[in-house]
Amino acid sequence: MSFSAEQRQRLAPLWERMLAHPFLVQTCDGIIADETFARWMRQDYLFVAQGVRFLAALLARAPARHRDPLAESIEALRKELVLFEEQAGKVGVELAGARPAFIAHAYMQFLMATALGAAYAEAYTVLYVAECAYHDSWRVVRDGISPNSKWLPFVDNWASDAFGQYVASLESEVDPLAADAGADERGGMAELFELTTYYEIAFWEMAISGETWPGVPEGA
Ligand code: MP5
Repeated sequence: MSFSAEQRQRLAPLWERMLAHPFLVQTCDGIIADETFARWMRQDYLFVAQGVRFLAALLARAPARHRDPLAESIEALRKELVLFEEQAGKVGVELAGARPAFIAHAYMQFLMATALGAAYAEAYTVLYVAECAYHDSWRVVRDGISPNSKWLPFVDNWASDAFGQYVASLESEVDPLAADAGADERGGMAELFELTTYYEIAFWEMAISGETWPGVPEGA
């Protein structure tokens, strides 16, 4: 069994938990509060901006065959930032000046720590899992959302077939990386697969709960 299939099987209950998160269910059902969705927008805008730096750090260490694909991923993220800006303008959400909440901050630090400090195959695993998580999560939303939802441009961005192909291309690289890795590194990849999934769940949870920093009420 491939590494990715093995991890998906091992972590199936956790992955299902992510896909059943109230943020996704409420968005799908059209009952998510505007402020909750806006909170996710502001935090994810910061996350995607950090994603550019994460990919750049990964690119600097990438084998030659990964350089063009990673450069294209950076370009895609830059377009995604424009999507956030355009949609925020349409729905009256202010993105400028947003500060990272605790979970977003931790996840962004985790991205950079793995890109700069972990083995390349481990950092690539984080990229694969984060992209795969978003594709699967937003596909769940797409399967039931009203075509009139104002959040549709976000749903379509990650649920699209084109994004699915991107995730498949990452998968087709992460599996050979795992096959070539020694036991320790492969263990590290499995651990980071799990940790990234936890971060994904925590990110949805942050948007729903509204928690900014533990022990500090918003605005304090
Ligand atoms: C992604 C994201 C997908 N935007 N936010 C989180 C919390 N996880 C994953 O990454 P990308 O780079 O926007 O496709």
